[in-house]
Formats: sequence, structure tokens, C-alpha cells
Amino acid sequence: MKKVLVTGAAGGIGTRLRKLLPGVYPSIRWSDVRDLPDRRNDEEFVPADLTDMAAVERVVEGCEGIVHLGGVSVERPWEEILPANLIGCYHLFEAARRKGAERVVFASSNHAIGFYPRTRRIGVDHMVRPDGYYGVSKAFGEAIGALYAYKHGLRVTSLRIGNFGDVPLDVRRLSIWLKPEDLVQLLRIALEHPDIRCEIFWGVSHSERGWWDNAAAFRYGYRPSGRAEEFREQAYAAQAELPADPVGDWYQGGQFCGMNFDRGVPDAKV
Ligand code: 15L
Repeated sequence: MKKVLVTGAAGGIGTRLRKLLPGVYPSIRWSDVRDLPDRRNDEEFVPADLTDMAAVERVVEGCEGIVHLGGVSVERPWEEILPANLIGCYHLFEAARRKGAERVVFASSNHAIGFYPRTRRIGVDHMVRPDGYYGVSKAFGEAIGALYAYKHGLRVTSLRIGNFGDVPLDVRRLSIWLKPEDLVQLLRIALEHPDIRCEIFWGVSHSERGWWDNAAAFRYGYRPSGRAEEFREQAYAAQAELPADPVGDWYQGGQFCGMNFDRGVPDAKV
């Protein structure tokens, strides 16, 4: 990769990647709508609002690989999700096509499938079950990624990220935790593996209680170093402080599932 662009660089994952990626890729352009916290002089930063096509084209120019973290990263009203996550995502893929980028890694989310119960083990061939507008936007991103892969020749990987951080924060996160170094491993596969055309990987470290079949990522060489169960006790202690959530505790998407929940099927157990 001669040059890698990372959008959404001011967010939580982007901020961590600013520490982890420079040792891997010598030339990285960081972008966000807001300035980077504690930006260093040796970092290339190009601001861009994802709703502005011309700005997105400028930011993509000259980049071979793109890691698209940009957009809203939690459940929000549709009026906020639409411009940032759907229109912005279209702009990103279309700019990548126009400017001749080779690869895009799309930061999808477990919330694209949040309405599967925790009793189910699922793969990437199960139909999406978004647990909110945010989850819908991630399913959209995966779909438009596939379009640009098969119609326009981009190499596209969607990472359905579980929960990124140093430790699993609660019992649900024991099943979906992604250690930062394991994300870097997945990004390297997505940006470098010669056989990638269009893939969905689960962004999750090793979990004995995991819900997702990550065989595709393993086939490409993914070997997660994070082991969620090592944090079992602290995750259970944190869980004990949380209120019970009759909807969220049942589903993989957790509390996002219970937001604005009415006439849903909490006891359908499917
Ligand atoms: C996500 O997709 C969010 O970006 C993050 O804030 C967490 O809510 C995470 O999922 C999760 O499910 O824990």
C-alpha cells in the first residue's frame, strides 16, 4: 500500500489507529470532519465532510487503500444517520471508483445483525437483522460495498466490528470484544491479501462464547491474539452494576435493540 486513507480518524477507533498503524503503513492520510485530538506535525490530516462529494474526492485522491470509519457510530435519529452514514458512504465508494483507489475496508458493525438472539450462532450468509437506523446504515454500507466490488472492480472488505477496546466491558462484550491489535490484523488482511474481492469478516477477537462464525477471516490467515475469557471476572462485576434490560439482554445487539422498541417480538426467541 503506497498510501492509506483513514476516515473518521478523530473517533475512538481512529484515535487508536493513529498509534498502531504508522508502524505498518509508512504513508497515511487521516481525515475527519473535525480536527484530530492532539494532532502531531508528522501526521497528514485532510478535513472532509462526507456529505460533500467534492471534498470526499479530494481526500481520496492518491490513496490506494481506504479504511472507512467515518460517520455516526451509535444509534441516532434517521435525520442524522442518512447524511453521514448513507449519503456519506455512497460518496466514499463513488470517490474511490472515480479516483482509482484499489481497496476499501468498510467499518460495519454487529448492529447490522443485532436482532439475532444470543442463543443463535450466525455466519455472514444469514440475512441482516439491523437493530436500529445505525444498523440499517451498516447493512447499506455492506451492500454498496458489494456493488462497487462486483460492478466497479474495487476490493472491498466489510468488518462487522463487535466492541473495540482494551477489555470486554460487560458480559455481552465477552462475546463480541475486539482487541485493537486484532483489528490491525484484520485491516492488513483486507488491505493486502491478493485474493480479496468482496468479503465480510467479523471484527471479533477469540471468544469461547462467541456468536459468530468467522471462518472466512480465518481462511485469509486471521489469528486473533485477544482472548475475551481472560477478562471474565471483571466483565461480570461490571455487568452486576447494570440494570436488567428485558429486550437488550436477549439479543446480540444489546441495548440498541431496546431503543424505541414497541410492538416488537421480545419473546419470539428466534
Ligand atoms: C458499535 O457499533 C458502536 O460503534 C459502539 O459504540 C458500541 O455500541 C458497539 O457497537 C457495541 O455493540 O458494543
